[in-house]
Amino acid sequence: MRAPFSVPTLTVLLACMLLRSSVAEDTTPGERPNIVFLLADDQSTWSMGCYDTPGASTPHLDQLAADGMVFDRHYDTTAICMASRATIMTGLFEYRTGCNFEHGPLTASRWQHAYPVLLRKAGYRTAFAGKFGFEVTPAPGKKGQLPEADFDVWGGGPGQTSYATKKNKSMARYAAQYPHSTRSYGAFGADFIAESAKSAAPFCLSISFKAPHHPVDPDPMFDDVFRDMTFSKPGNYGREFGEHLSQQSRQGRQYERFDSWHYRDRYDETMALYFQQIYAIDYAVGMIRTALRKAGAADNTVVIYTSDNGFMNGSHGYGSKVIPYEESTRVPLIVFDPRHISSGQKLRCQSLTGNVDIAPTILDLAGVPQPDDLDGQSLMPLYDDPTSDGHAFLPLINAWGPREVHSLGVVTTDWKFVYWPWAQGEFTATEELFHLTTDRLELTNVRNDPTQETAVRQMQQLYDQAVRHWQGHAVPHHNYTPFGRLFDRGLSWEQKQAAFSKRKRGAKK
Ligand SMILES: [Ca+2]
Repeated sequence: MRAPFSVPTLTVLLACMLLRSSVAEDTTPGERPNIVFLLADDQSTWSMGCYDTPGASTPHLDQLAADGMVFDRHYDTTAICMASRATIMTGLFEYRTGCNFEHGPLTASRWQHAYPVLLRKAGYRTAFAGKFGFEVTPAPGKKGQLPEADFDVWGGGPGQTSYATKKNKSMARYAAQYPHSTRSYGAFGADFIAESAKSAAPFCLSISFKAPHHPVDPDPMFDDVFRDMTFSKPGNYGREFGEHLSQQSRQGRQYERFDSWHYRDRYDETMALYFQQIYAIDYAVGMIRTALRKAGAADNTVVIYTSDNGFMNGSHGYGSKVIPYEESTRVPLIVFDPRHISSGQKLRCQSLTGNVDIAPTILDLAGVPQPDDLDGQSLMPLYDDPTSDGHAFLPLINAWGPREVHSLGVVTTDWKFVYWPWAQGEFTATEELFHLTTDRLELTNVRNDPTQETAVRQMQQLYDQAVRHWQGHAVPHHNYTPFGRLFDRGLSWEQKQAAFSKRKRGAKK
């Protein structure tokens, strides 16, 4: 939620001003940084050396982490591809982009305020490659399309794209040398960087890798990296650590994928393939950083790395994503600004950040004025001082998939509260509360613990505030208004249901 960074003391304020001035001294006055934004698809923090994952191998990303800053409480406010990508590009929560599978594409008016459009208007040379993940429509109800014409160089594709480079039309020129798409994006990035370095204009490169999204199809070049390895399991792995979680959370495909995606019976093999796909991304990140050095652009290029959602990987006995638990919503985030005094100190940030913050950060770095009323805020004050405050709280949204699984949560640095409204038949509306400070694995729901009454009340208040924001700010189209009632704890099940049936009878989707 929008909660301005608080600056507790004058000392901290002065320190930040000094840090900022140190940035200015290191760069040519008026010179704007280049920006490289790299996005994985379905990558959990349980996949990287810099997030302490036993057996994973991510040397280039670990180096990026050591060079820059790692964010340890970074959340995707919707943990599914399409919605998260629209949020990342606009800095708005899902109910304000109006964009998700089953709801609809992003409207052109919103897209005009997305960071790639604003940076290009400000003189940046822009490129996109990979899975774009959503379309742009002139108006609700009209057909959408990919905004290819809004980039100087385009290597993007529709839908899920393909792991076979030759099947990705805009990337086909790389197919002979890089038959697997993950490395082809590294090559695309390297070419764009080399070309852009000849230009006086700064550049903004955005790459959205398909990996490690299903279907599992890793690059055979890395078949030996994790072959026959065995991996430690996280402390909340397996069904026995999911029995305390809501009945609603077990109704979606996440539940059966514990079996069908082989977390139960072939854990090591499954994780080896997952890590292999991420290893290929890591390799591509290495290609891109090498290209920055070769082009002489490394000292003035900010690199940001994150994922559109996490992945359960067997935690609590689930596979896949969407649900509001840590492995699905909390994701990797690395920011590296080579011009900054905080770089190279292996700093980590424990403040609360979200995917809504990516666009405001990029706009801030580029010196581009921000659109009014964004839900996110620049991460750069945290890069100045990682101990300063981030968001007071963020929503965790699921308005997709089976209705039983629709949920809204709020997370702070210390707590997570989740509301599951579905109350049909044998179900009753359910609340969950986790003390993340002491229980990052979410092994205990303390919602009904009498010693936690204060925390319950405080988190309910934040939750209700998030619902009011939804009710006051949701786009009028694409069926987001009824969810403002569905998530309202104060309404009966019948009142919630009426919001949906009313739309079904009269309003356009
Ligand atoms: Ca995804």
